[in-house]
Amino acid sequence: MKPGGRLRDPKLPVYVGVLVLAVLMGVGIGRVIGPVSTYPGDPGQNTAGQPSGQPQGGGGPVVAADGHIHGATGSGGSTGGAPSLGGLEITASGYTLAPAADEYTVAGEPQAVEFRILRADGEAATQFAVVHEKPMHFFVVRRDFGDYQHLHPTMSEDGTWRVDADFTEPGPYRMYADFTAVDAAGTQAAVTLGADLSVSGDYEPKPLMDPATTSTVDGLTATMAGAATPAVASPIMFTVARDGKPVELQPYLGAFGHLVALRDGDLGFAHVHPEPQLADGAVKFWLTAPTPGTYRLYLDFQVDGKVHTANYVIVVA
Ligand SMILES: [Cu+2]
Repeated sequence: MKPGGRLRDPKLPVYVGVLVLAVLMGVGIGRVIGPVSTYPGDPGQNTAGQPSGQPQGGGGPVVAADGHIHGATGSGGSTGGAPSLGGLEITASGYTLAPAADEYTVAGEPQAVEFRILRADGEAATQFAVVHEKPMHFFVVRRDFGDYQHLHPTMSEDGTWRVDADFTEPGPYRMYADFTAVDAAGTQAAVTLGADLSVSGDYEPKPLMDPATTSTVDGLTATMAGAATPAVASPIMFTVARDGKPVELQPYLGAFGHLVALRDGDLGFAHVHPEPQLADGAVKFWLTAPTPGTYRLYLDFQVDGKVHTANYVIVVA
């Protein structure tokens, strides 16, 4: 399965008026729900997506059963309070993102990106929980949102993660490692770490596209609906149609959709998963924005065995 798509020059912007990225309060923020397996050594991983909460094949991992969010580095307690976004720090919760390189060139072909996740003692972490069928979710985003890649690296025994990224345009980028590490005592820490990288060459930043409620990709139109207020758990739904007719969403990596929200200005990151079941054919997320502002949304979804990425801009006010 090809990982969630990459985007350039999005054609159709999206708007949601008072929509606010909200987090479902008290639901699994920064935690993994249910039993998980560690990686490597887990034979249960495969690319056959199943809805969240369904056991994976071969007695493998069971993924989070509820919609939940990655990237919130704040407390996952039930005390309320909007969480902060993740990915703004290179070190958090005792783990450090250590990229092998932070400068790349436009090479005309995919290039290996390597990194390690260091523990507090400086050694590379090697035990990770499988969350949504992958032990590591990795993203590279150009700072003007002109490029977005959602990738799934593989780890060698020494804890080095490696994945091919295709840098076709120069500019400043942000990388995100979204993972749940497991320490020697078995304690899990869900963390999103971020670091800068650059692709050398002449950079022409693109203006942020206008807000809108639809995004068309590969002939599929993904329509967003929802409204929210700050710091309130608020539903956001997506439906997908081709030529005006609804199409059936398929599970991809254990969920009917994967939503990444990035705050314009600092690229604060949240990775949100939906409710396990579709609601009248729509995939339903619960979101919170910690602050007003403009957010870029990327929705990975699967139709007819192929993964597509819709993208939106919302203004949270
Ligand atoms: Cu992923």
